[in-house]
Amino acid sequence: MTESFISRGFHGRRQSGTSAGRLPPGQYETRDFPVLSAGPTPRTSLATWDFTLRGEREAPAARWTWSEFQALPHETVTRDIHCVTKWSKFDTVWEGVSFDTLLAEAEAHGLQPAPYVLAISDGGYTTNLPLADVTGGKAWVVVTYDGAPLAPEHGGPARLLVPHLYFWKSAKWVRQLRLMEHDKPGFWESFGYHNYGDPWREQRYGGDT
Ligand SMILES: Nc1nc2c(c(=O)[nH]1)N[C@H]1C(S)=C(S)[C@@H](COP(=O)(O)O)O[C@H]1N2
Ligand SMILES: [Mo]
Repeated sequence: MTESFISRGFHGRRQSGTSAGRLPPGQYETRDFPVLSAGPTPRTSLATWDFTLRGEREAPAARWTWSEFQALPHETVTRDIHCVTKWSKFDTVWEGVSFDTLLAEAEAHGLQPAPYVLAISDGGYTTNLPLADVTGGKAWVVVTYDGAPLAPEHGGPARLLVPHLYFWKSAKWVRQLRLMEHDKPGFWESFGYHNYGDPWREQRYGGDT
């Protein structure tokens, strides 16, 4: 009796001291780093990789090759991430360029602000976000994870990181960010996932408030 009571305490999915208050509703903590991809892992060589930031109609306002992108100011960020399949991972460490930095450069080249953003990846994956959710130090295009170049299966060479929303918003293999006047559902959003995806309000599916 006593032993089973104790082991239940040890093995149950309970919030530890460090996780208290950090685990959104319905989530559990994992130490693994699961891979979730809707299709095959694209392999783009750094020689042909580029990144563009553009409006809907005009030509790309800003385009960076890999070496130009690496010359931009990089930041190291440590954040908790939350997948809609219910795992959360604490204190993940990334390095990359903030969306604010990219936007400032594109605006200097004539990009007009617009209220929505569509991230477009190699392989065709897309995800939509309000501009307000990727500005003000809330989103990055990251190129390293845990101090090493981002592995292809985790989105290398570069992925979006928007840690305050469910992790499907953090588009792997991202190549373009497009500012738009009107919101447009991305890949998972058009298959019934929530349009916004706030883990703290448990916005998993379209019907969730
Ligand atoms: N291009 C692309 N980005 C993607 C996905 C995808 O299938 N393709 N899956 C999303 C989902 S649902 C999650 S949970 C995370 C998983 O990232 P990981 O494989 O690095 O854990 O990537 C997101 N970004
Ligand atoms: Mo996910």
